[in-house]
Amino acid sequence: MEPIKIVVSGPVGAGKSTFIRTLSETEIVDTDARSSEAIGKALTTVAMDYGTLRLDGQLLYLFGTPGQERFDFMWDVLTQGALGMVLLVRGDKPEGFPQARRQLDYLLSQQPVPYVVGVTRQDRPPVWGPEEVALYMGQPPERVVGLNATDPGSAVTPLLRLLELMLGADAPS
Ligand SMILES: Nc1nc2c(ncn2[C@@H]2O[C@H](COP(=O)(O)OP(=O)(O)O)[C@@H](O)[C@H]2O)c(=O)[nH]1
Ligand SMILES: [Mg+2]
Repeated sequence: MEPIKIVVSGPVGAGKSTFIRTLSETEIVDTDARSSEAIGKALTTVAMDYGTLRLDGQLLYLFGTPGQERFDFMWDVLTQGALGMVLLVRGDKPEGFPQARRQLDYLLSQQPVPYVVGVTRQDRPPVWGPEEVALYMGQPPERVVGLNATDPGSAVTPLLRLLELMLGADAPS
């Protein structure tokens, strides 16, 4: 089976770098640098994150996008050839949902592929659950999954759902 390239996107702080670091079975490549904007954390991804894992015998390449909008030009590069997408949002930060929705719409307009929305920080209540985020973002419930990006067993769930949607017999994209 050919490796499958998956793009991991979402606003700053959603958990993209953590998600890839938690799941990757090979040494990750990250491009975190000291942030120049006040975005509430010291390090931020400037170009991409990269990691790989094998799931049900299928090799996956994960490419994380930078969150800050001034690095948007990287999105088109990173989405080239992607067959699926995981959009992460911070479940305890609903003010980030509209931006996440815009990113999702933009990325799907460039690259219409199967996708899953992952709602991070499910281990840190109070937090929005996947059903609530699905309603808020106007997504079908099966496309939205809750996770703790720091826990391997939990972080894998959006990828399992994505593979189901991608490889399922009549999976809609
Ligand atoms: N407890 C918990 N912390 C998380 C989760 N996802 C991300 N974080 C933390 O949130 C911070 C920002 O995550 P990061 O991966 O850098 O976000 P990025 O900007 O999307 O790459 C880090 O300190 C992570 O450890 C989660 O699901 N649970
Ligand atoms: Mg990052």
